[in-house]
Amino acid sequence: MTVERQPNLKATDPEVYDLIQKQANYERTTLKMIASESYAIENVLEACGSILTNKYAEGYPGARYYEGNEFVDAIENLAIERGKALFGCEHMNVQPYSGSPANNAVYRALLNVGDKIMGVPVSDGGHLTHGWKVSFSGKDFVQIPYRPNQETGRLDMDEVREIARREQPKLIWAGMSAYPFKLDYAAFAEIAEEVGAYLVADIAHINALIIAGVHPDPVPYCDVVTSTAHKMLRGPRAGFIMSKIEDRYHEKYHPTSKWNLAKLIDRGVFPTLQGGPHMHAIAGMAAIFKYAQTDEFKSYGAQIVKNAQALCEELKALGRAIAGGGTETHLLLLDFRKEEFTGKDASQALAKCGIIANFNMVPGDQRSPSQTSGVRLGTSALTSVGMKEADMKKVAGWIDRVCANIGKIDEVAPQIRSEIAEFCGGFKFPGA
Ligand code: DSN
Repeated sequence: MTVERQPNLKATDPEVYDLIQKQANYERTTLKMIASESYAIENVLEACGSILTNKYAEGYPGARYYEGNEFVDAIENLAIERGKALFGCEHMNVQPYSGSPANNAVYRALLNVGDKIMGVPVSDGGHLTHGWKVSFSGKDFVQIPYRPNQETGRLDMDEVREIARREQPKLIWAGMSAYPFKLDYAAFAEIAEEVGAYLVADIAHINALIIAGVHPDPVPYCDVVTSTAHKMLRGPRAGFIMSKIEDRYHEKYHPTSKWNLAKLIDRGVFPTLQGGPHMHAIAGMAAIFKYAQTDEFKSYGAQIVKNAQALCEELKALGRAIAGGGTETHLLLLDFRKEEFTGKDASQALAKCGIIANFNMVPGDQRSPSQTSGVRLGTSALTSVGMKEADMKKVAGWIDRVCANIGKIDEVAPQIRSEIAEFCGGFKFPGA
């Protein structure tokens, strides 16, 4: 069934309209397993499609550089108050355009170009903005890498401590894009305290798990916490930053500054990095921060992990290797190091069959980042449309069939694709 949306586009710009419809059809007939994706809720889609996209509001509520902001001030304040209640943080900035700008703003707020930071390389499951060489964060700052153990796939906090003691970074990132285990923020906090570094958690991948109480909460331990509002949170394409109010390293790093940590962060976002905030996205953020306080959302957050674990166990039962042997989060990494085919071969074959994921390095990977020996699978999107453990068994079966038929995928793809489309027909996809 096609949901009728965008009637004006339909009537006057069929090229754009048809492409949106094609994407919507694709989304409701395939299994979205990219670990960073989900489905925004309807309220978010409505807020993001509103007239708020028209408004310029450079500055912050009550202190704008343009007139006419009575209502957008109220919207931004609502997003902030709801966000603070949701996460229990002292300060929140909802203006970052997305996750990378949020992280960039933290660098600009706290550091000087050339400073040392500790982060996990992209090749080991970290994010581009945690100091990877081709990103601004690796060009302007010096990444001191730390990595999950190549055998266990887990972080060794003694090793993290040893590196921090030796290198004396000014900031430590705690956050990953492809790591299936829980992070020990208390241990990170002890290390940061010992070496005098800011501790910044990036929870873009795991925020709903934290809200649901199935992953440790970094807010009490960190100077700053960054996040996106899309991914598993199901909000708008946008970012936000939480922080303490006081700068515990004021004397050490910012002795001449007149600003506390909250103000440093706000200044890092605007005017250092960004201009006018995207008010339609901020309204969407207010909407998701309300929904995320419900029991329904918390059940969803907990179910994401149950689904990932059910998927993982079934894949293992079918003989598939999983990096690190399991998962405690929303994602798992299929490990093809012993297979003749690559992660890229597998992700392309999966996509032909209607399972959308991405190829990814796994710990100990000997293949190049453009081929890899892994595929990253996430369960947030499937959980957001109501799938449960029994559904994950079916999904594991399709994944296994694809992997067993990589060499003749074109022969089997039409049958698997059609089974998956029929299966997806039993679920409701918001917006699609
Ligand atoms: N690109 C996102 C991911 O897929 O993990 C992170 O920003």
